[in-house]
Amino acid sequence: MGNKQTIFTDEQLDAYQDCTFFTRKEILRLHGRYHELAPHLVPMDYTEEPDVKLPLALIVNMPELKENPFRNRIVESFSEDGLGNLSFNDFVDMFSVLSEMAPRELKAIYAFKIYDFNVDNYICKEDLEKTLNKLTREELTAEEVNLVCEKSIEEADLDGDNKLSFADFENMIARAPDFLSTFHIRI
Ligand SMILES: [Ca+2]
Ligand SMILES: [Ca+2]
Repeated sequence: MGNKQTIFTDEQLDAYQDCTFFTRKEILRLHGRYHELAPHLVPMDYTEEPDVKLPLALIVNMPELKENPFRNRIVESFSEDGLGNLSFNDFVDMFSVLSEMAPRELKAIYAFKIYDFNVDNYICKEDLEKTLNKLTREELTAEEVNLVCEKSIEEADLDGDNKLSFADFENMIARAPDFLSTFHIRI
């Protein structure tokens, strides 16, 4: 037992435990997953905080994300460099928010960000149409999508400006929890 390789210091593991919904053991397991994505790039020793990032293409191919219609946008929104590359910290943050332990309000913040395709801090009808098409894997007709979007906005739009602010969005997901279902991922 005693000569096990050191991956993180005790302080690092404590910090991860404080800032995420993972235990120390889970952090070590996540490091293993991150390492196996690119063994030649990711060192086993993280005590010196190596400056390593893995590209989006590697991350979105993980079995946990591969089938998720929002995989690219999820990874991009946790990428600190904004290019879709994830450091180990970004990687941990992402799976922490996606974990079943993360509170609904936290998931809602990221869901709003991910569904706001044109990044104007509102979810307008076009954003919602794209979202719905992805959520339903293009199984609805354009007309059906149009109808559902109009109805969802109408019901959730508290201030009547015909687009969803974050407060409106929270109102919408309270009625239609399916909008958060793609943000539960067990790793
Ligand atoms: Ca928008
Ligand atoms: Ca509104």
